[in-house]
Amino acid sequence: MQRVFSGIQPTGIPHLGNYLGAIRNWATLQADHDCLFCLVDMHSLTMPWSPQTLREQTLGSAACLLAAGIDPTRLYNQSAVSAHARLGWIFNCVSRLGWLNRMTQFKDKAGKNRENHSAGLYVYPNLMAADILAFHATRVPVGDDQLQHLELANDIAQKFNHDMGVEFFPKIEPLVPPAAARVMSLRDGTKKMSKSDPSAQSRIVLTDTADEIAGKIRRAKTDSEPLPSEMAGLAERPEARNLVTIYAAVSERTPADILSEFGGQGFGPFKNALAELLVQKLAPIATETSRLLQDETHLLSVLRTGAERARSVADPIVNEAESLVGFLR
Ligand code: AQP
Repeated sequence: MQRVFSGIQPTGIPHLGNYLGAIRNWATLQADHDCLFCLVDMHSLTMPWSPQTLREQTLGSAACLLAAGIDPTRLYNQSAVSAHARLGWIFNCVSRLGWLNRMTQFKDKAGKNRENHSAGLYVYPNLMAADILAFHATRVPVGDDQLQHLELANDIAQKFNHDMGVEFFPKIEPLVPPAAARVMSLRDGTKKMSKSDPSAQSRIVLTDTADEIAGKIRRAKTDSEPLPSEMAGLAERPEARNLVTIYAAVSERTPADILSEFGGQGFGPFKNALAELLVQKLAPIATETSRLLQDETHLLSVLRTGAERARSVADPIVNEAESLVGFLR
């Protein structure tokens, strides 16, 4: 059985992009893969954070994932499993500055004021490589925004194997969902939907109420033209394309099929139908999330059990990696 590793940062409540680009596929994959689902709280320190908010968001994210159908025995938080940090350090020493310099996510997140960002943000992809390879996972379901990081993880694995003279780490294959690999912001169709976007209107989160979902879709940026009947008509219209892609992904239909139904109409009826569809799919997750959040003790015990299982897989692998690099035990 292939081993799958997936992570999500508890930097906020998971949004529709996380759901369509990642979480929904995780729930499907766990039926026939050996899965580990990780709340990557160590990655959350790479941008400014508050300890209290991190605690709340880690619990909130855990509740959302369980509500979205993730198997509780496979869920844990990264900092509870020291293998991530141990292998992450080795990879900091294997990875090359030239490789990290090419990472577009660092450039996007650091913006112009690079000097003021944490070293952690810069080496984030090394820790991400360790997250996966500490388990010898070979399949990683991600949105297409993470493909560059996975290529880097393979470069690190290859260099480690080459330098140590042994085929120790396996090759990683990304699993990118065919639809909605990248959901864009509702306020700007050229930016990806993100937890850290300062505008709450830019994203639908998995705890939004029906009214909040409808309001955000109603206010979503569009243009003044009616929807086209063919896909080619969306080429220069990022906001319209985003809404059609979301509709298609949520309803599990093709964008062309959606345009055959709504092409020629204004955005009013389309947005109403999209809001209704989203409420129907997401409201049960929101209800279950708030139920789970009422029992913090239970959530903590789920994470502890998941961490124990994760340790039992990763510790022997990371012990061997440490021995290969020459650490004494
Ligand atoms: N907009 C998106 N469309 C499709 N997939 C997405 N993912 C994230 N945003 C989108 C996928 O969700 C998984 C978990 O992502 P993450 O939380 O670890 O990191 P991120 O990609 O940095 O997500 P955010 O929302 O933008 O978080 P912040 O703002 O904290 O950086 C990944 O598989 C990712 O591909």
